[in-house]
Amino acid sequence: MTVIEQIKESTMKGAVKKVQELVRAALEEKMNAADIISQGFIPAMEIVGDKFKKGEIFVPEMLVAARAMQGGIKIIEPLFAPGERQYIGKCIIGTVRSDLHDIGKNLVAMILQGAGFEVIDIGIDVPAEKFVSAIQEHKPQIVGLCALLTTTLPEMGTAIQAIKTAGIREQVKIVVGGAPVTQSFADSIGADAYASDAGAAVEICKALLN
Ligand code: B1M
Repeated sequence: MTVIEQIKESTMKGAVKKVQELVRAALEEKMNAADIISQGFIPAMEIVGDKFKKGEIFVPEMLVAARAMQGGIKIIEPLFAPGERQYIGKCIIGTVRSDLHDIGKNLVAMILQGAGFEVIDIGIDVPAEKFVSAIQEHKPQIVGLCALLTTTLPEMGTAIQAIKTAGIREQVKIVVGGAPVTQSFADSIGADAYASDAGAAVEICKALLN
């Protein structure tokens, strides 16, 4: 089994220490950090999600897999962190109200930081009013909304509506993402853009600065 396959297996099993050990080994072998995420962690979480859907595993198993992934990401994170430098733009990112999923958001935030953005992560379960106050406080060019549950998708529309009502919609570009989000949903709630993954989010956010 290759190191990346072992990372995938150990993530699914929730073996945090093993995952961290393997990630260190992979980095020593000069493996690309983004490949560890896209070929190791993301497929592992897809399989875990699929098993959950089929009733083969339950929330605790999903949670330990998520913790293992986060443990591995901690090792990789410093490679994406910017040093002292000029930022190319400022972005606020958060997972909408009632939604506690943050792995994808954290990945997007990390990759945006690596690409030169100043990223203000306002967390999970973020009510619409908090997006508004964060925009007023930090004055970003871009606001990123994440949702992982079909039940929390409408919260994205609620947040955009609150931003409009506060009279600050024209000051920001709004990008939406997360597994259940689609381009047509993004259009229907009046977002400026939809990004299917972290790589696309970077390209889109850069384009939105112009
Ligand atoms: Co949850 N969960 N979960 N969960 N969970 C899903 C989302 C689910 C699809 C599983 C399933 O049934 N197959 C399902 C949702 C079904 C639906 O809505 N139709 C589900 C459910 C039902 C639930 C609970 C309701 C379970 C329960 O309690 N009965 C519950 C809800 C809690 C809540 O939020 N209120 C719940 C809880 C949890 C855990 C806490 C156990 C844990 C989350 C831990 C955490 O985040 N800290 C968890 C997990 C781990 C998952 C799965 C397995 C994995 C999610 C993940 O992290 N994926 C997930 C199944 C799945 O997606 N395969 C599932 C990896 C991550 C990198 O991908 O977040 O899609 P993703 O991010 C991608 C892109 O989407 C994109 O870029 C990322 C990287 O490429 N992206 C953006 C994301 N945000 C973006 C923003 C952008 C742009 C791109 O711009 C701003």
